[in-house]
Amino acid sequence: EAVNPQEYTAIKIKVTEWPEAAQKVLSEQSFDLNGKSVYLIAATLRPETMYGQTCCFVSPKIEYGIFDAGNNDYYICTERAFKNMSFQDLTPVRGYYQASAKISGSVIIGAKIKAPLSVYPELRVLPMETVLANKGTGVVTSVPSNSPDDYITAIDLQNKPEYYKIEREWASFEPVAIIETPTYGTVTAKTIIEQLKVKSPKDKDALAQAKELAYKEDFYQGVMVIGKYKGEKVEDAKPKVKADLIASNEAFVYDE
Ligand code: A2H
Repeated sequence: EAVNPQEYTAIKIKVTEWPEAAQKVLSEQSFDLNGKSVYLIAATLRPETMYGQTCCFVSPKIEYGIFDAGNNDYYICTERAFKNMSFQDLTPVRGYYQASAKISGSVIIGAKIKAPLSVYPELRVLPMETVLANKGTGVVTSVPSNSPDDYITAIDLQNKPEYYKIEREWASFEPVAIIETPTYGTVTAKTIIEQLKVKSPKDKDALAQAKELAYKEDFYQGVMVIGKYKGEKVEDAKPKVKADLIASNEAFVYDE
């Protein structure tokens, strides 16, 4: 665990259509989807990039919970994350974190989702093997234009859809231009991945370097080229986009 607290923006990504396998698993646990809004909760450090979401990643190896968040809202995340939320007054009952149902990431893959601010109205849940169970919520929203991890994972999914048991089209949404920087143009992550010749999501050292370069350039040199804060510096736009998402009940602050 990190010594310094990390503040995340938790993005509420609504599940709009469940795969048959998931429906079966939920009905076996007598979890009735009727009248409920179920959200994948993705922890991000880059709320200003949410216009460019192209899918939501879960780990096929993680067991997630579906937790009652009050007002007929249910959250999909790790138990660890919901427990933390319950002590941050983000849930109905402080310290209560019993799941209403449990579901493996592997059966959520292929679900249709609606991600706030994304230029794409309908996206899919896809697998990412490098998602860590002990960080954030265990759910990662994909922004391939600005996240080197997300970009290289999307390429891998497009190259091996059979292996991942997905449809290639689910992983084929184009990166969206969100931020322009002097060094990398409008698709920071793609440019850096190509310059550093990163070939695989398992290329740990090169990816760590790519992440560092992308984060610094976007934050200190970037200008928004999309959305309500188009033309503003990323430094200025970031807290504003975050505040807007929170005000519209599409996100909340989650600390760990
Ligand atoms: B970021 P930190 Cl555009 N396992 O969001 C692996 N990665 C995780 C995770 C987990 N359990 N939980 C969150 N993350 C990712 C956007 C983004 C992110 C962009 C660019 C860089 C970037 C879209 N994905 O992160 O270790 C999430 O991806 C660069 C590190 O707490 C989250 O922000 O510093 C970030 O890692 C949190 O990483």
